[in-house]
Amino acid sequence: MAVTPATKLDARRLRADFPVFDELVNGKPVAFLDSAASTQKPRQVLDAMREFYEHSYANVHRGVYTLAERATAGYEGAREKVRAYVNAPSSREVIFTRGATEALNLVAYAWGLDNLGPGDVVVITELEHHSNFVPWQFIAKKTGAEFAHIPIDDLGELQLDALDEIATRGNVKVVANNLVSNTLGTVNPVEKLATWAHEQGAIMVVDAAQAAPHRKIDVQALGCDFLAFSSHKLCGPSGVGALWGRRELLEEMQPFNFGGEMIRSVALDRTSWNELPYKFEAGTPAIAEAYGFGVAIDYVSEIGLDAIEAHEHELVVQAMDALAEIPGLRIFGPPAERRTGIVSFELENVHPHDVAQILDWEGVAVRAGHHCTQPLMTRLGVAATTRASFYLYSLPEEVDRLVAGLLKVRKTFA
Ligand code: 7TS
Repeated sequence: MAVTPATKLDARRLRADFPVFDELVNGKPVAFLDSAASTQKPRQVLDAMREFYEHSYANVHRGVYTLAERATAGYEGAREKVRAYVNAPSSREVIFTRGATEALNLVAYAWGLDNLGPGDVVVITELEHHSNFVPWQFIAKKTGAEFAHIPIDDLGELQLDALDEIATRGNVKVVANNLVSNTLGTVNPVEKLATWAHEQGAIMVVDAAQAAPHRKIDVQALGCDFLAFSSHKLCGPSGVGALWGRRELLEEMQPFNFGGEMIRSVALDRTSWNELPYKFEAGTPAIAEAYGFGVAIDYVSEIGLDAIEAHEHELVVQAMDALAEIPGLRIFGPPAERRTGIVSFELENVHPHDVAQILDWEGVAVRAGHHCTQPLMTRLGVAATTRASFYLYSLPEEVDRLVAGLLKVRKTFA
């Protein structure tokens, strides 16, 4: 029987969907290699949002008039798209937030404040983004819980043999980990961690900000309890993201923000909360943005996450092979097989900001800095790295331009 090859995406064709690629920067078409920070937006999303504002806009859930009903249908339709995208059991478990950061803060505050205390242990990793590090560090301090980290090895992979020792420090109550590292691209063993967390009686919180746009996510298969991601890294608008949480946990938690929409009734002496998910959505939400998030989910789903993952893998292999040939260049992180389309590196004797500046003159956009992972920078023994990251619209010749640009940087600083 013939094996059907996985559908390949045609990045060149897809680029026609993105108006930004008509733009010249410093007289050159931009090689946008910073999609891990935020992705560019296709016309499908931009047009849908404009149309929504023009024909279906009003505040949600409040009105009985037609426009409010249309707006509510658009907003709640997007919630169902998020649910399906991560295979959550119920759309009541999907909360719209401002992004992954707010989603993770919501869990740390609303779950952590009431469930952590002295003798408990919060476990994060050495390669967390500050969004999944600092809220837990803060709440652990506030509640008297211990804050422990899973270290990484020299390839940037989690050392799971540290778990036994961590378990001796107290009652492990939370394990919070990213599925994909934003700095190294490492794909982390979240299923294993979730199993371990549950053996300890802990909850598993997954930061999927760098995973959800690039690979299939199934919260039930991962076995986690919470999962957070942002729209803007997935071809959608900024200002919106999602938190999925297990219903029993969300039901038990107190609200995070207070105000309109999240209440059932308010009196002078007491207030009761609305049902899920509204209990966690105080105030007017990012209505058109949530709608656009749903359209972005349709857009990437239609291309296919398997095709996106395969495309990024080809680019990261090409990039890592070519970068390895540049003298004085050191790549951080695991081999291409165990990472997504992200490469962080340093060039001997050149500060990453200088690297990024010279690359910009060549029309190559990369990120330089600590990438909101300062504990990881400390572990790697650097203050900053240069990072290139790819998405469905990235092209092999953009990798070539990166390499050519880096050779120029080397010459400039020789
Ligand atoms: N978690 C990870 C793993 C991330 O990469 C980011 C953003 C966040 C959380 C926060 O997401 P936000 O949408 O709430 O900001 N990462 C990056 C980055 O790598 N460069 O800029 C933003």
